[in-house]
Amino acid sequence: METVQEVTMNISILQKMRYAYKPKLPAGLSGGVDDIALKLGSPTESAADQKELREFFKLTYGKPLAAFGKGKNDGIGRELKVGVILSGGQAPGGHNVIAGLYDGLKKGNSGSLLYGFLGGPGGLIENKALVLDAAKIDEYRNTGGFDIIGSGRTKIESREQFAASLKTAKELNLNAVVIIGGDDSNTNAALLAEYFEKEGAGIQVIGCPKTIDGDLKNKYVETSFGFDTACKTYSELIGNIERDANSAKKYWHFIKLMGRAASHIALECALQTQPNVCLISEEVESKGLSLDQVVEHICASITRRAENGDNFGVVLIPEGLVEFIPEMKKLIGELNDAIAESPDKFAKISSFIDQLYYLSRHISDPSYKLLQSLPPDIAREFLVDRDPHGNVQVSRIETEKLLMGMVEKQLRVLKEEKLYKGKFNAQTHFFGYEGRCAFPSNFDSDYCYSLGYSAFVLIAFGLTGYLASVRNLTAPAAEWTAGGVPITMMMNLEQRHGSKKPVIKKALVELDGAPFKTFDAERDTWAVKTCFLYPGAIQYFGPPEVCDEPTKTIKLELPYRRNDV
Ligand code: FBP
Repeated sequence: METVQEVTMNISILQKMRYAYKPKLPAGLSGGVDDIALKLGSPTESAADQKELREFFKLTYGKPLAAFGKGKNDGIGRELKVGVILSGGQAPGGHNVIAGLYDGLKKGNSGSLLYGFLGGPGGLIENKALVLDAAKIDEYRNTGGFDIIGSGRTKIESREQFAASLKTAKELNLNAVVIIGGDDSNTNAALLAEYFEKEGAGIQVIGCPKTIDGDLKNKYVETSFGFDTACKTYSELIGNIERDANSAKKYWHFIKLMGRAASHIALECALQTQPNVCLISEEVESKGLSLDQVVEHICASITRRAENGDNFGVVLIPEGLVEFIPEMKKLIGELNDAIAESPDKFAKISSFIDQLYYLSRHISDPSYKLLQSLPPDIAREFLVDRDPHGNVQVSRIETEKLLMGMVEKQLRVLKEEKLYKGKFNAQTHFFGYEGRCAFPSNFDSDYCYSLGYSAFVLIAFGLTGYLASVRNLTAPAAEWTAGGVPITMMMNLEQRHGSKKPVIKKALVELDGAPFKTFDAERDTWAVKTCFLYPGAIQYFGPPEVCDEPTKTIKLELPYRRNDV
């Protein structure tokens, strides 16, 4: 029987149990640090724009792929001082990247030190850091969240910010900085690595692939961490809603899912839960569908199900959808330009009516008409501040409400035309923040710990401008392979804020890829019949087939991606 103190203790039983979980490492990393051999491949090229990027990254371009294996090294156990940054949106497993990095450093040399920069890249610029010791790390092992040091979205871009980052790194006598972030943050890591080299600072920079969105992936990065746990968390909730819908048989649920531009999360959740409709932004764009056509697509499922007496169902909507509907994309682009032209002036316009009046003179007629046709609450959401990387904050646009309202209107028309006889009652949901700080699944716990440990090994071998990479992720963890990918290898040039900038290529859903094709083969059946799947909650303790399974996306993609390498 628990004591009163135990019942009210300030950590949950699960948290206490997760502290004791020992993340699995690839066999190549599980021995002593002197038993790790480094194998370097041939020089590499960037994904595109090789000539320009070679010019841009004069000192760090074209490094070879790095692979770790069992073997001997000349001793990588020197004393190191490393600073770590959590950058951007939270993703389950961030604490384990830090734990893996810390354990590697200490295993290499007990005198090594790990600093955590507070509140994201801003902590490096402003020299706000704390020393992470064993007690602190132990408090966060295998837990969700980024609260150990906090995160932030500051972008290191101005000359002053680069100089301030170097000043901090020198003041703390750092050998290396590790940036845990998504595509934008790792682009920043590459720029910082180049800058430190140019300044002859001898300070290395290593990145780690983070984001629930799953859009930081390519031949060498099989998945970003956090995608696994976030999708499993959302799928549990969607499955619960599906079961509720199938029990009460009275609601259509419109569920928006996070993921920014890419629809990987929506697609993975659809594969896990088999909803009636799942919109895929990349497909909507490739077919050039208008907002009305998207609404018709949803109505087709609702009317056909109503014919069978099923006036309930589930629709999944990726949060970036509006940016992929050509007319909406044009509207957003024009709004971005109009607001960016005089941001201070626009910020001072307090009333929505006056904002509309201002915009009527700065955007095209069709875009203005479209903006006006939106419900005022939704139209307002298109005008909120952009994030520091210039992105529209799609998580703040209530697409699920917009679509639900438009579907309701269209169904009224269909009813008048005697083409629909059903009843339509709907509920809206947005799942995003619910999944970003969940306790990491075993997959994310192991993957993140291995990434952090790999970051240490890359540093210990003296490499810079690399992203830690752990691959072969559909095999048991002992068979995973670890190493590093030169960040420049994943880059191309893209138009950003009016000029071409080097960036890591964002991975969107590929319409000829196995996950989409699998979904495409089934969705017409799901649209009419009730084929819901109820995945249930993430399991942390139990047989590996229940606890360690990776996402369907990675299982479907990997055999094809391997042939590509
Ligand atoms: P990252 O790209 O930084 O990993 O962030 C992912 C994300 O969760 C997106 O899915 C979402 O659009 C965005 O962050 C929300 O940002 P914020 O936390 O600033 O509201």
